[in-house]
Amino acid sequence: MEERLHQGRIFSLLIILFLLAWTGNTARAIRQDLNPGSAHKAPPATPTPTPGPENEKPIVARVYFTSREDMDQLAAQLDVWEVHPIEHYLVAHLTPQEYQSLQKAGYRIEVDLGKTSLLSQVRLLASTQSGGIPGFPCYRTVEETYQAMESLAAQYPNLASLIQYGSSWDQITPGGPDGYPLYALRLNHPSNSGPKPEFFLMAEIHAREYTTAETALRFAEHLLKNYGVDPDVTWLLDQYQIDIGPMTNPDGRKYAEQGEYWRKNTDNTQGCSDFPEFGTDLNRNSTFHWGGASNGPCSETYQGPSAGSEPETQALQNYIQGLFPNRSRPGDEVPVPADTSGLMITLHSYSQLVLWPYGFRSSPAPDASSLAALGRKLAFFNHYTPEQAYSLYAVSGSTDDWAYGTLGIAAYTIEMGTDFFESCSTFESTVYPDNGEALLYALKAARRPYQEPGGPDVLNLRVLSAGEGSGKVYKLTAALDDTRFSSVNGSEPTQPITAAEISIDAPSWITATAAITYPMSAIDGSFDQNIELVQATIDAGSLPPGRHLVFVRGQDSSGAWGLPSAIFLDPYQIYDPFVLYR
Ligand code: 0X9
Ligand code: ZN
Repeated sequence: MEERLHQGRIFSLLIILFLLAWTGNTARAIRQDLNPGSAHKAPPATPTPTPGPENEKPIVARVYFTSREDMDQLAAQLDVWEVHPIEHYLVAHLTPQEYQSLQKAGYRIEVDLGKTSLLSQVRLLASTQSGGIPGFPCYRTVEETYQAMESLAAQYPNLASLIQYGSSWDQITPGGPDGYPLYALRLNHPSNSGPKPEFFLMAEIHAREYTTAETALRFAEHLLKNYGVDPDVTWLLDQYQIDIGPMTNPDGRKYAEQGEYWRKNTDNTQGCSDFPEFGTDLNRNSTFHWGGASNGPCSETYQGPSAGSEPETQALQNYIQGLFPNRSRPGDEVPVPADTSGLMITLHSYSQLVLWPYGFRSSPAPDASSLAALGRKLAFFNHYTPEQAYSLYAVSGSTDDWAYGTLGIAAYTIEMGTDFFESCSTFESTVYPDNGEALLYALKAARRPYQEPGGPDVLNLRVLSAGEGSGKVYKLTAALDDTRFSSVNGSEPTQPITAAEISIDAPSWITATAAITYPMSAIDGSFDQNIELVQATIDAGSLPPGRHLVFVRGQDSSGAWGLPSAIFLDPYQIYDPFVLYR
């Protein structure tokens, strides 16, 4: 009898292990599934035990939809984690009530046992862990992030300052947790006082998206550590203003750090006070086309009682409004002027996507083709799928739609990685490096995000010593490459390179310092290819003493000048722009 029980237990264990392995595989298939035309097939239908009405705990499950409209309606109400359009299901976190009403409505639902088991996993601080989220030492907590931001401002007083742009819901609401100030770091060298292109990077508006805040903070650290070391980082900090808000929803993040899959803020006065279901989804609460998401205050996509009702939304919108030139247009169909400056990115997770507005409707934004060009460029770096936000599912009241729709800002969402609580090993090996390089490109693109990403990238810069002239003579070579776009979901036209030029000590558009440009020549004798090697000889005899930066940029046959890259004019320098680790 005991023997049979024992065998029975081993058998059940084997089934559970099999199911866990199977659900693990589905996570890796997300990216393929999101790519229309992908040959990926669903794993063979495996019968999964379905909880009965007695189930009282939340689950994560596949919910099969019948049409795009059906999918949009589900996404407006449910906590959707993944969308698999080809296989017609989404993966959602369901409360017992949601599960029951979907079942009643006739939906096919398959429980994801692996993901469901993670919901209640208790995570402890490893004895070796001295900081970070329990079980995830690579992700700094709210307090550690704020501490790091303060230290950066103290360590780099000429380059960084800490800005409080608002207060969290808990901070302004009596009773309950203390809440937090809302902080951003501003990076900006005072050397050039003219109006500067703005780059705004924000993260963690959804509390549980661990990778996002750490990425934003590390990006700030990377820039500060490399001022004067990395040529591009140096001039970008001189010429641009960079604002970074790594924790835009700190109250919610505190719950997420305790292992809750917390998404919203912690406002519990809108008709839902049940833990862990209260709160307003801050990515449904912005004031542009607000009102298409859930009005159930316990729903994970609760849009709030009114547009911009939440203090985090108000503070963020006011802050962003103060950073960028206002390019408001009547209605939703008027494009912004092509030379509009400024770029913002809101980091989310997960699903490996680069998204651009609009998300609230299917028809493309008036600037869709330029938004797509930069989106495909960013996707070249992080290897994600580029698409209009609506392609994922319809979303109203999102930050990026508001920023683009109201102010004309080129605004992107990057859905990072493959999990909310991404393992530290995946974060370190892939998620951070891939996205860090995309962010370096995005930062550079902030001056003319609607124009310059179409032009060629400047890569592989080399300075050689070419002997003595009136002073030192240097030979500079580089590769101009017009082809670096993701061609998933369409493609970006590429053209032959037609010209290249250098300027010394300032990018060519800085007329205040009278940047003089000099033409470069094609090494093979003619400008006629989409990837062209170029060169110039520089006699440093005429330059003032000291260290010099040389800027290179190229033009393609569409007339587009691309983004410049710079290199220090010292002998035997080698520089590969957009590489995060050197
Ligand atoms: O649903 C969301 O808010 C985003 N996905 S997440 O898993 N991070 O919650 C997607 C938003 C897509 N739409 C826009 N960016 N407009
Ligand atoms: Zn999110």
